[in-house]
Amino acid sequence: MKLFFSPDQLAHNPQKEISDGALVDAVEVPMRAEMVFDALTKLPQIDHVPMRDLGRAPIERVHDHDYVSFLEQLGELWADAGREGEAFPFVWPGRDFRTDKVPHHLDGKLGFYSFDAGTPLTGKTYGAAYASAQSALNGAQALVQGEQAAFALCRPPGHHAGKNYYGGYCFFNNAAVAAQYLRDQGAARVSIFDVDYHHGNGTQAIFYDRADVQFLSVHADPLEEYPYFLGHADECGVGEGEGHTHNYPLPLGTEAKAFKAAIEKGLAEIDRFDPDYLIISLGVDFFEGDPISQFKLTHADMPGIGALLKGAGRPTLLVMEGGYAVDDLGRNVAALIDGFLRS
Ligand code: OKP
Ligand code: ZN
Repeated sequence: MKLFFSPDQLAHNPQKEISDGALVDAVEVPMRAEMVFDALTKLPQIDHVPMRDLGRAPIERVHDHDYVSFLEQLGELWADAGREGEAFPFVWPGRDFRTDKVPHHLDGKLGFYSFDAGTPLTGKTYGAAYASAQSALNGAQALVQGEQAAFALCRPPGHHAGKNYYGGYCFFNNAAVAAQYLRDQGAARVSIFDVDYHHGNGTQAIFYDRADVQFLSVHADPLEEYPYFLGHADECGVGEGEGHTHNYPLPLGTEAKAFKAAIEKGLAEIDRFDPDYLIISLGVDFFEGDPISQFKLTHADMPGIGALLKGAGRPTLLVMEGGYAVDDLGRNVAALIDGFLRS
């Protein structure tokens, strides 16, 4: 299995994030990718291959040009404002506000292009997020070239990012960019199965009105867990997209049995949709030791999850999303991939 990862992805190195009312140590850190890289490259079937720069155009097939440019310029804007450290928004266009004018002021722009205050943004974020999206694109290209499976070690993650907003540690929606690339390369239908503890609100929103990209997600019930405002079972798509979104919210404390049963429901829908390609947005924050999550899957459960996903029987791109138990992250991802490869 080809593994795609660029060291440029490590440049986004936030020190602090806002969480639980305090400025605390950031959890979405470069070390995450290093741990996964080290563990995966120890598997004999894994082949880390060089990447090509497929450019900014495939990113802008999903994300608005002005949003991409905002991220690119943020470092300069922040420094010009005489500020230091990570940038955080604090005011958003909530209900009754206008969103047809982009504010000139930096704080207005930060709120315009984001949905939470929990995502540290720095002058080095753009380059790292760009490289992360390139990993996903190269993985998608490998599938087009005939590979049956590929692993894109994306970091920063992507599934919370929408076409013109960041949040949840995500800037470019790597899985969405890969799906759109596959469509543009001639695939008729692509499925994205989001198997991360958190709902993939950005991915869902990007494809909500489309019949060509199916979106499915297993995650903690949004009434109890971030991102709180999307991911309920009654969200099924709209217009042409009706019937092409499937959400499986699960209670806090969910263990492997119920988690796998929800994945099986998703797999049955994927079969019905009959995609040319499957993209798995994979976050192992469903692990019992995850510091920000409350599911109870164990390390021993990981290979079974990988085997289950392999059972979809489609050319599959695995795109890394969350997972914050840094010391266990590498071995958890490797165990899951080992289960995938062995079955
Ligand atoms: C990103 B991904 C907890 C703060 C949680 C947001 C979590 C984003 C998860 N006090 N902040 O889906 O793994
Ligand atoms: Zn997550």
